[in-house]
Amino acid sequence: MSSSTLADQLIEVLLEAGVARIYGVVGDSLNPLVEAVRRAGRPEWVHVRNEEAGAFAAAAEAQLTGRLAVCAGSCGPGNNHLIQGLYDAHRTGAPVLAIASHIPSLQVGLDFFQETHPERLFVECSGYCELISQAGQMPRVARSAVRHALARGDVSVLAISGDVLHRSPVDPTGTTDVLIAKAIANPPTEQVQALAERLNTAGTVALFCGAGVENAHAEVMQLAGKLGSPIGHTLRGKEWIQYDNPYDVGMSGLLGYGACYEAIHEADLLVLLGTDFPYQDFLPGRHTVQVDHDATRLGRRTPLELAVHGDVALTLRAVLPRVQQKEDRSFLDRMLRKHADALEHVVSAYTHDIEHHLPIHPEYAARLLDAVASEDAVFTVDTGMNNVWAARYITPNGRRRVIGSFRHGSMANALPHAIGAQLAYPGRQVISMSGDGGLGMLLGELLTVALYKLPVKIVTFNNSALGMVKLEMLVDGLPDYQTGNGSFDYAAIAQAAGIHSMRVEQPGDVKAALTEALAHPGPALVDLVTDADALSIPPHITAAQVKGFALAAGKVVLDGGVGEMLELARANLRNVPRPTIAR
Ligand SMILES: Cc1ncc(C[n+]2csc(CCOP(=O)(O)OP(=O)(O)O)c2C)c(N)n1
Ligand SMILES: [Mg+2]
Repeated sequence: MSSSTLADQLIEVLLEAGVARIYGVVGDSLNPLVEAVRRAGRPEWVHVRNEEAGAFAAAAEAQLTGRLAVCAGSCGPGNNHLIQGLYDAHRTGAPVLAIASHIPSLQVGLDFFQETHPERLFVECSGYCELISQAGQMPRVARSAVRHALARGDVSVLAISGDVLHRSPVDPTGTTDVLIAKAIANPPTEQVQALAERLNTAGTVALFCGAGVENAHAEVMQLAGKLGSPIGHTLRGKEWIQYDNPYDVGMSGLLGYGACYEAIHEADLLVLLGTDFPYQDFLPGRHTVQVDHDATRLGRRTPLELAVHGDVALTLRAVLPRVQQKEDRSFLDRMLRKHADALEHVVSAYTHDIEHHLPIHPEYAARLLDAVASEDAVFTVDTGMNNVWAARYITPNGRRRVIGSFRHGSMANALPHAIGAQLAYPGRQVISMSGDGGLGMLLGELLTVALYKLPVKIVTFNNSALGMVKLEMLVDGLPDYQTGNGSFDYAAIAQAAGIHSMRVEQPGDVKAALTEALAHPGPALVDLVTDADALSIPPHITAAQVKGFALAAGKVVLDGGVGEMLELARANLRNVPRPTIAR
């Protein structure tokens, strides 16, 4: 291929790196790149409605496939929209390249129309952020951006003015081998030995797993079997470790459930495996060892007795032959009983006898969604209460994927994540678990789904509220304020865009509606009218938080909101775990 512009060269570099599509909105400074895509006939240009959604879609594609995904924004405002999704990709470790086109190069520094400084703007949400201002920088700087994104699992940003994209190349594009497989961190032998000794001398051991246990399921099970260890997990670790796991004691954190908290606090030794779990209040702060492939994470959340730098699977494979079998399973059995008991009284309480509960109980709906979804579905989960419903009800099996903005915590991620997931896996069932607040925030992306006839299934948990914030205010002792979203019929909105849609108000209709939507060959939306007072109380609320709960109740009652608070109390009675208050 002979490249007549730097834009052509950039496209050639992207094609060489296996890039299948670019998510973006065309315009002004970006047009030379768009023209290069048109001439080459690839990669596919995906016309999103908001560049933020383009960056989220690229983030989902990259984290699901492990391959480079690309988004683009035109100068100034088009660039700015990318930021949220790029933060999400950056913090998730997704290899994403953003092409940020820039104002005319001769105008930089003169407060020109749409002027920003992309090479400064994107520094915080990327690992590589460079300006191409000379034809001779190509193709090397473009390749460097690709390499940084793939090698570090991070965002790269290339800022380039439209007039520079239009220039003639001075160097040929050529070809080069593109990084496909990365080396895996092998732990030093001394650390493996020290870990084995620590495991052997400890009385009881608990394992706490994060996303770094991907590819280490068998090794973690073997270790737990030898040590008689309960296994807890984080939100991101759940999809890799909770299935086929006879040692499972649930999840810790604000959205947690089960006996994970007890297990990791009561064990003589806590082993953190591939987790950067950020909430130190949920960790014991003592008797802890940590294994992570990224040495910068070791000890940053909690003091360590031993820091092991290594990939989790490789480290466990090395340590397992040196670990002695522990015969006493009583700690494990006690924790498993506690876990079952907690589930019985917390999670199950919601899903029994609520077929008639109005408005629809979200946990009931989430359980049905779990039951009817396919075995290899990709769930994308909005930030908000959907995180809780997905964490508690979507059953992992090693083939399903559950992704969300779990590290960055941005709203409105689920639908654009679903767009990226569906384009990456056209034949797979992709389900967006959307909040009504989240869907409303990037509502325009319904049009992207409709335009491309993407068979994404959107399930809206429509509680007409910023439900998660309602809960926060309650726990903080604040009266509920400005959390109402208004009641809107998202099925009617989607229907108007040509999306097969259903609005469901009766709990008895949920299963049939979900089943029908999932079977529909094209895009479909199910708008579930759910209970805004179905709040989730974490299994370890502090005494102060309970006081806050009472205080909020008092304030709302005094403000005349008795009815609402009564409903809230009734809904929560079924959810307050029995061994409730952490001292
Ligand atoms: C972009 C952004 N704005 C605000 C927040 C704070 N926030 C977190 S969850 C949430 C409410 C989400 O509401 P909705 O999508 O309706 O979900 P629900 O919790 O009601 O299920 C808000 C406002 C955020 N995380 N991200
Ligand atoms: Mg809501």
